[in-house]
Amino acid sequence: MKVYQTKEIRNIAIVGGNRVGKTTLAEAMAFHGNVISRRGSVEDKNTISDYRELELERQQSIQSTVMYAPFDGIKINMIDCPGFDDFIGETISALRVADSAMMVINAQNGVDVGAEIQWRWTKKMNVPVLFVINQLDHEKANFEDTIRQLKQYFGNSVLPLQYPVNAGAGFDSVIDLLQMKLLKFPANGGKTIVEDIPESEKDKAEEMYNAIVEAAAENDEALMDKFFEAGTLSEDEVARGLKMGIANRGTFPVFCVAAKNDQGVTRLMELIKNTAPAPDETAGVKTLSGKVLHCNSTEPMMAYVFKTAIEQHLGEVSFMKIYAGEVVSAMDVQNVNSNNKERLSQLLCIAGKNREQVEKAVAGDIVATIKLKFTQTGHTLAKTGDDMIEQTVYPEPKFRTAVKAKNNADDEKLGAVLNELAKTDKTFLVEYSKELKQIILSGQGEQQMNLMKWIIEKINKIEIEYFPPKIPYRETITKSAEAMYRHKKQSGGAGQFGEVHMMIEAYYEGMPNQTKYPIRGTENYDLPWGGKLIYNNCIVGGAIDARFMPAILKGIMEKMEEGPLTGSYARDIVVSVYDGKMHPVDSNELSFKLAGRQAFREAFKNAGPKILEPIYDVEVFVPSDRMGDVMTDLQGRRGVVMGMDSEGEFQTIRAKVPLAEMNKYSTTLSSITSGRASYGMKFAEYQQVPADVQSDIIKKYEEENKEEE
Ligand SMILES: Nc1nc2c(ncn2[C@@H]2O[C@H](COP(=O)(O)OP(=O)(O)OP(=O)(O)O)[C@@H](O)[C@H]2O)c(=O)[nH]1
Ligand SMILES: [Mg+2]
Repeated sequence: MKVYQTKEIRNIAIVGGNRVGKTTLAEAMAFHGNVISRRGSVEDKNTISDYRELELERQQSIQSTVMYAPFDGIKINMIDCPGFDDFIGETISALRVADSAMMVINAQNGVDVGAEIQWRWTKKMNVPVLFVINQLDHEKANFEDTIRQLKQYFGNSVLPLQYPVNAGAGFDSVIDLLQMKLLKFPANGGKTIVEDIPESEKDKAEEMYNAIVEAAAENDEALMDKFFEAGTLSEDEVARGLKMGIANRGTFPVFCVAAKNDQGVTRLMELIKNTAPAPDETAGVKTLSGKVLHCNSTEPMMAYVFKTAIEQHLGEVSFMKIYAGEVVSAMDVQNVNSNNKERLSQLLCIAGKNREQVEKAVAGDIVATIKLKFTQTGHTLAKTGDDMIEQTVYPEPKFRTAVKAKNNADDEKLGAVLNELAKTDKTFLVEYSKELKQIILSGQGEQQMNLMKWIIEKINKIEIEYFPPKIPYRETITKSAEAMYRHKKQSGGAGQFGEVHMMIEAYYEGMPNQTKYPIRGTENYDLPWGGKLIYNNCIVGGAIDARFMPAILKGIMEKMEEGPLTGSYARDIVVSVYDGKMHPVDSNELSFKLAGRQAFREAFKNAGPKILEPIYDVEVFVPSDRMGDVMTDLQGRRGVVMGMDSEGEFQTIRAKVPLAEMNKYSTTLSSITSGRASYGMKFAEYQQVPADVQSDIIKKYEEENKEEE
């Protein structure tokens, strides 16, 4: 393969909702790039993009596939992303290195929730967007309505550069506004026929062309002046203005295809060549030192690893985008994040299951390498220096499950496998919770967890089981109480003696630092599990030596780590030790620790103890017509709706919902909205649980503990 220069590269993330035809379109583009000699289909399970066993089984993309298609002197690098919301992490990784996103819209359904969600990511990550309206051959295809929706959702900068004249069954022709010609696309790969625009379409085409000229002029002052003077722009000027507008998200062009029949695909590739930004024409990427890299091939080499995958026969493959300089095979580089040397033993251009070895690639290009030892997704590889490229930020997890190996003997192996998987999917988090004594997996949804299960069972051969994770409850008190405890033991040898009197009160933020007893010393602790412990020394007349105070605190902490109600962490408590007794010989630290622990336990029980539960801020993004159902469901989950915003035909509902009620929310939400909604959640605070819920939790805890005894 020739070495493509920066200007000859287009990096495109193919995004969009579920089953709109992304993989089918990528297949057709790869075919025209001669990467494959025959076009496969999703139904026939022979596309180069959906080749993983599970993808074949489900006829759905699950991971992103990096591909390329040489075309008319340029190399189009494509990343075919899964449409399903659970795999949004793959899309985000792709958007991070794409110089534009090609958002595929199904002409039959218009803008779907997937498009909406992904649009928001393109906006957040400042990635230009090209819209491709696909499935124009579908009998229910409606181009006008799709354009209306695109404008409604994404604004008036949506700009058709083509429109179909016979959308629906038998579709084969578009008016191409940049060429001002009618293009006829014979189904299944026939050569495009170029004709004059028929009389009946002339006015419409003229009007739409003028809109393009105006949009082109708007993106550049010089062009604007020229436009005002002359009333129009030359073809080159239109192209230049358009390209600028697209690169800075001022214009969002719309193209037309029917990917399954290979109609309009080569023209689309031409338009990508002519209008999509090259790697050095976008805003660039920031490094930690504040430098912005614009894909300059003469600077010292720097590359960003955006994806790590385990591929058959290759093992771990690292995909990187070169942001500066060039890479050659067998080059030694530095992994700046892990501070290790790595050798790029082989460079590969990968198109799904097709792989081609290359000797060299320059800034802007995407290549893969294998057998890196210390490199993970998000790392920077550089020739020199210690500057690194900013890491991609992924969304907060919104789905959690506990996991265990069916066979205890596999526990250790499972831990290692989970950690490896977490390296390949940055939205998949693995944590062993000491508190809950469970391995907790969290991520974007149930489908993602099913994928992990599939990999672990089929590839790693470990049978596993998912089960509902415990809720990290907290315990606290609601009123003050006092207690004393005398620890005394005299069974031969040295005795033990310690007596502690304490008062405990509920802590709240901004409370005055005083109690019934004069405070002689105070310690303020931020507990590792959240909340506070204030420890006051109110001892008068040396009733307890200062040297025993830390031991008493230790006893209190031990009990706080295993709250008296349900064994959960206790928090937000002020403890004032105000009296006690010592024995001249038998008092020691252990005695005071035990006395402190028991006194605290007693006091806690009498201080109106309450269970606190984690509350999450939940944001549901839902079409307006399904809002009522979603609200009712949230209320059934003890949720409190905090507000709503509307965006186009979607509403964002903001609510506070207890984590305990969010189990399998994604599945319910999907079923009550027919998959048209999405949501996110983030820990907000701890709140007291209602009395009936509290007694249920305590009862359950006591039953479980009885079983264990
Ligand atoms: N009629 C028609 N069907 C199409 C067209 N493009 C794709 N399809 C069909 O739509 C379905 C989904 O196609 P895919 O290419 O898998 O869609 P996708 O967007 O990659 O799907 P996910 O990655 O799973 O989100 C398949 O059955 C395709 O054959 C088209 O232009 N016309
Ligand atoms: Mg797909």
